[in-house]
Amino acid sequence: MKGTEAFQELLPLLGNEPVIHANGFICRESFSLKDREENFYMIGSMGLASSIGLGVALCQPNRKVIVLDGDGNVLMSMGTLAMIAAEAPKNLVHVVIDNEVYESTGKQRSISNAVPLEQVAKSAGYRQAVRVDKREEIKPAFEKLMNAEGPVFLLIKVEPCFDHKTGRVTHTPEEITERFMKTLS
Ligand SMILES: Cc1ncc(C[n+]2csc(CCOP(=O)(O)OP(=O)(O)O)c2C)c(N)n1
Ligand SMILES: [Mg+2]
Repeated sequence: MKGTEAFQELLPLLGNEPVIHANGFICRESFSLKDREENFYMIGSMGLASSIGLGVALCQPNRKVIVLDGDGNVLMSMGTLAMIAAEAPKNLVHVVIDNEVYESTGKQRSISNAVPLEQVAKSAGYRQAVRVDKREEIKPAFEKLMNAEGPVFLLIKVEPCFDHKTGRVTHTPEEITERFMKTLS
C-alpha cells in the first residue's frame, strides 16, 4: 500500500479526537486530505509529536488522543516509547506510518526495515502493538485499538509515495496552537 492510501483509509475513521502529527509529509498529507481544528501539526521539532501526545493524553484522560507519527520520528525519540509505556495513559493511540525512509527530506533509508518498531513498543510496555501491511487491515485494527485500553501502537507499513506537490500546512504555529487548545477546553 502507498502512504497516501493509508491516510485515505485512516482519516475517515476519525471523530473529534485530538491528533498530534509528526512533522514533514505526515502533516502535509493529513492537512491536504482533511484539515481539522483538532489537528496539531508539528512544524519542525522532529521526534516530538509523541511527547506532546503523551502530555495531551495525561491532561485529557477522558478523551482518546491520537499520535500520528513517522518511522524516522519514532527512531529519533525512541526513549519516548518507554516514557509512554511507563506513564501508561489508557487513552493514547500511537499510529506510525512506516515507509522505512525519511521521505520528507529525500527518501534516505531509515533503519525501520531492521528494527520492528511494533516489537519495540510492545517490549517497552505498550498494552498492545499491532502491525498491518494491507490497506484493508487498517480499519479493523484501528477500531479494535481505539476500543482497547491504551497505550496502544499501530504500525502501518507503506511504500514511499508522497506527492511532492502536496501543499504545506498554511496555518502559522500560533494559529495551530490556538485552535487546537480551543478544541481541548
Ligand atoms: C531535529 C530535526 N532533524 C531533521 C529534520 C528534517 N526532517 C524533517 S521531516 C524528516 C523525516 C521524517 O521521517 P519520518 O518520520 O519517517 O517521516 P516521512 O518523512 O518518512 O513521512 C526530517 C529528517 C527536522 N525537521 N528536525
Ligand atoms: Mg518515514
